[in-house]
Amino acid sequence: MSYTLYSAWRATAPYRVRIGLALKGVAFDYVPVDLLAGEQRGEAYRAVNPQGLTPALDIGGRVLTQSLAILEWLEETRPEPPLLPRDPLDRAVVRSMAAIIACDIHPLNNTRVGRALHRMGIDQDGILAWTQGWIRDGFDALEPMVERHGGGFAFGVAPSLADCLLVPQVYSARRYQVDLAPWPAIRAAADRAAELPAFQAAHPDRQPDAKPSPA
Ligand SMILES: N[C@@H](CCC(=O)N[C@@H](CS)C(=O)NCC(=O)O)C(=O)O
Repeated sequence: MSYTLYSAWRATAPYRVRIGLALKGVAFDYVPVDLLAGEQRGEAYRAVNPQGLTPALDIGGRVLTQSLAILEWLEETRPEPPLLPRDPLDRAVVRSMAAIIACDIHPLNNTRVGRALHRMGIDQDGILAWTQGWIRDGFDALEPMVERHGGGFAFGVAPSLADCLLVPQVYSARRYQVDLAPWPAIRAAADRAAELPAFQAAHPDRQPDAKPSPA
């Protein structure tokens, strides 16, 4: 079966899925979606994902959307290497770490939210402060969890679902000039994971639609 990932190089939700696919050793074709040009809202892409958001993963004609759902599907269909620990309580902790990023940071900082703020008259500095504020708020919650449960990675001694989300979110934090000094455990875990080949293959700069300098 062939897989096609609709992705955008710097966008964190597709980045999460690229990491998961790479960790599970799943090859895929890459279809870039130009978010700055608004391609995600066009008819052609909405025929793939009516929500008009990336990622979407075509698995032999069926399309999966929502990065967490895709990562959970990957985990259920390819249990090795595991993205979730065996113990149900530990699994809940990993999912909770992932949810802080996926539910409580990222949706507030999405491109369409930035556009909405802009339409309401908020200038670029205001939008940047908004973005940074929600990253800081989420990282404040995540840091003690990584401190407590991390063992080199966000949870334990191997990459998990939490790292699939953390590494892109740290990438985004750096992109938006958030100084990571207040969260040493987060920074160390993300930097450690980023060294692994699967994480490197998924890095924005390695994608076919990567631009040489920030747009
Ligand atoms: N909850 C969704 C979020 C998807 C999402 O917001 N994707 C962003 C890129 S990170 C996007 O396509 N944004 C386009 C836009 O806001 O217009 C997921 O986890 O897949």
